[in-house]
Amino acid sequence: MEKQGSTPLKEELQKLSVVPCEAEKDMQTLLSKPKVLKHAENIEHAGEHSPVDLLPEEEGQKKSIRQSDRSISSTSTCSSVAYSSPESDQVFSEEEDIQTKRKTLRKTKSWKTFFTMVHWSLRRQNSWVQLAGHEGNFKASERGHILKKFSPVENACLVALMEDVLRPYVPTYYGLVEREEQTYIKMEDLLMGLEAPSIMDCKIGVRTYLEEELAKALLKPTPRKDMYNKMVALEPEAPTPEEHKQQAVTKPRYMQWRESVSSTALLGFRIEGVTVEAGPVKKNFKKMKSRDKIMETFVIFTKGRKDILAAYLDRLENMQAALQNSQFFHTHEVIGSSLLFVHDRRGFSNVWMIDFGKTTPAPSHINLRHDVPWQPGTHEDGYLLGLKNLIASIQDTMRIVEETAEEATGCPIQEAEKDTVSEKTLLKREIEGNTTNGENKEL
Ligand code: I3P
Repeated sequence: MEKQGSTPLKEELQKLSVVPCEAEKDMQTLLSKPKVLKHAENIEHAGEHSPVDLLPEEEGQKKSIRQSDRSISSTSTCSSVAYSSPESDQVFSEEEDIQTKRKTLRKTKSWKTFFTMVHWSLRRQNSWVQLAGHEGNFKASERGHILKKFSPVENACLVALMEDVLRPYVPTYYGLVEREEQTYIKMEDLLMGLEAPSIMDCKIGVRTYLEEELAKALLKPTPRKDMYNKMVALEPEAPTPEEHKQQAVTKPRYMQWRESVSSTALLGFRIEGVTVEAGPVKKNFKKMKSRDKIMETFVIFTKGRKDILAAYLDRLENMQAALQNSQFFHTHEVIGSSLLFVHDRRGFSNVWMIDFGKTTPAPSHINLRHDVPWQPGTHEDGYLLGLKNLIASIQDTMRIVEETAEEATGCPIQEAEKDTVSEKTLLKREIEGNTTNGENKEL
C-alpha cells in the first residue's frame, strides 16, 4: 500500500499513538509477541474498560451493545466453538413452521446467544459455559467444552472436517450428547484460557443464503414482516412500493439487501460483531461497507497492536493454503460461515472457522472455485474472495499502524519495536490518564 496522507484512520491512530522514541522500560515488559495458547485456563474478567465505544458507528444505526468472550491458540491444533444457526437450513419450509422457527431462531442466534452467555459468565467471574444453558442454542458442558444444539447439517460438516486438512482451523468435535431429551453437538470451548478476550466475528463469502432457499422463495414467496421492519429501520427508502404496501419482504430479498448495504457483496466478508477486552459487544456494522471503516474497526479491535495483527495475518494465510488442499472445501458451498478472531492482552490469539449450519455439499457435477462471484446455479460462495480481501485489509491496517507510529515518534522504528509500538502508545496514554475510554467516537 502506498504511503497515504492524512486519513481519518491515520488521524485517529495519531491521536492514539504519540510516544517518544525512548519508551519506558516497564512498558516493554507488557508488550509481548503473540503466544500460543495450549491449555484451557479460567477466564477472568479483567474488569477494565473496553475501547469498544470507539468502534466506527454506522450511519442510521443505533448502538446495540452486548458482551462476549472466547478464545483460542495460534497453533494449528484444533479446538473451538461454533456459533452457527443449526436451524438455518430449514428456514424456508412451511410458513406455519417459519413463524415458530423465526421465534426460536431469534432467540438462539449464535452471536446473540454466545455473547449473552459470555456476558453472564464474566459478570459472575465464572466459566461462561456454566451459564450456557440460559440460552437456547448452547448448553454448559464440562470445562473446555460446550454443547450446541444439534443440527444435522452442522454435525455432518464437523464430522467431515475432523478428517480434513481444515481440522486445525475448526472447533474440535466431540460427538453428540443428550441433555433433557435434546441432542447437542459437543465442541471445544474456543475461549478457554483467554483473559478478558477480544472477539470479532466476520461472516465470509459473497452470498449469505442458499440457492435452495432462493428457489423455494421463488416458488412460494413467504413475506417476512420482521425482515421488512429491520430493513426500514436501517434504510427507510430501501423497500419497493409493493413491499411498503405489504410491509413485508422475502428472506432472499432481505439477505441480498443486507449483502449490498454491508461489505459482503463488495468484499466478500462483513464484520458481524466485535467486543474488545470483554467489553460491551457492538453489532451495528450492518451498513459498514467501506474498507477504511473496516480497517478502523481492526485497529480498535486490536488496539493498534501490530503483533496481534501479524498473528492474525499469519493464521489466515495458513488457512488460505489449507483451504486450497481441502477436500471438504472443494466439495462444499460454505454459506453463512464466519471467521472468529480472538485474542487477549497477553497476546494469545487465533482465528477459527465456525458456523456450518448452512454449509452443504455442492451437487456432484459442480466444480467449486470459491474465488469467483456467484451466479445462480453455480453454487459459488466467494469464500476465497472474502478471505483474500480480509487478508489484504489486515495487511493494509498493519502498514498504516506502522506508518502512523513512525510519524508520531518522529524516529524510525526498529524492527524489534515495530510490533509493539502502538500498544506502547496506548499504554502510555492510559498511564497519563489520557485515554479515550468511555468516549463514543466517530472515527
Ligand atoms: C439475519 C442474518 C442471519 C439470518 C437471519 C437474518 O439478519 O442475515 O444470517 O440467519 O435469518 O434475520 P440480520 O443480521 O440483519 O439480523 P441464517 O443465516 O440462519 O439464515 P432468519 O431471521 O431467518 O434466521
